[in-house]
Amino acid sequence: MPAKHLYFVGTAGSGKTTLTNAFQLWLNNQGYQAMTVNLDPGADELAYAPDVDVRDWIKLSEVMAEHGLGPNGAQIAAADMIALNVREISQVIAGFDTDYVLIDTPGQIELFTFRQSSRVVMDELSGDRAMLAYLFDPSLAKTANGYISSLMLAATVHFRVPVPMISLLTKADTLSEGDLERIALWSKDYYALFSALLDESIDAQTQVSVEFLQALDTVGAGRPVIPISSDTGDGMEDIYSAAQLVFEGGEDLEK
Ligand SMILES: Nc1nc2c(ncn2[C@@H]2O[C@H](COP(=O)(O)OP(=O)(O)OP(=O)(O)O)[C@@H](O)[C@H]2O)c(=O)[nH]1
Ligand SMILES: [Mg+2]
Repeated sequence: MPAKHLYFVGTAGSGKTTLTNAFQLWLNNQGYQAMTVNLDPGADELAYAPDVDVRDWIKLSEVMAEHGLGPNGAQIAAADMIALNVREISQVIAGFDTDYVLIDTPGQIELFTFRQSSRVVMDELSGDRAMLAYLFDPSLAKTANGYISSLMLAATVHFRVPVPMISLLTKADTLSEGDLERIALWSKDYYALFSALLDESIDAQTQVSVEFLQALDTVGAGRPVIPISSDTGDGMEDIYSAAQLVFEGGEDLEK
């Protein structure tokens, strides 16, 4: 069976790198084979050693020095350079015998979402075996306004990258029971979210948010948001179940 490719995508600091590592450990502990890929040429110190590291081909610091670019310009140049090297990277990944390929994407979400090069990279690396895991950062998703902003961002990413997507609420260990219950309710019930938004404030900004919310509801962008914690391991099994549902219609992998 071809490997399943899971891309972790989210705003800077949302927990992509930590989750890539934690989910690999969880899968391995369950007896599944999983490998990790770092797609961030600007990653400094990673807390774990990825099996395949794009920095072996392209390093942000070197692109900056060689081309006299600042960090943002260098990120764009590096993204294009990765696309030029993607066939070779793909061959290295294909050399691994694995069930899951877990892909950690750059901190700058707009690079992954808006650059054509990332489509080229995804197509070459994953073909039709790609799936996104969009990470909701609790520091944003805790308020109704922030939750709606996260939904809009997730919908934008999904609009640009039309492959199956699941939504994860990271760092659930930092949230109270009340926060978790409220967010779970919002993810299922737009009226509850609407009413929480009105409780927070009624101003022009709220009007805009409500209109966006209704549009999101209309296009069906809402989906359950799975709370997870890389620190405690909570929710890892739910990520697995959701991914298996997308890839295999819910069939468990043969251990
Ligand atoms: N409490 C808690 N902290 C977490 C968890 N996951 C990540 N963090 C912390 O959140 C911070 C950011 O985590 P990263 O994994 O580096 O996030 P990232 O999305 O890869 O960040 P960039 O690549 O810089 O965009 C770090 O300080 C992590 O230790 C979690 O499940 N619980
Ligand atoms: Mg990271």
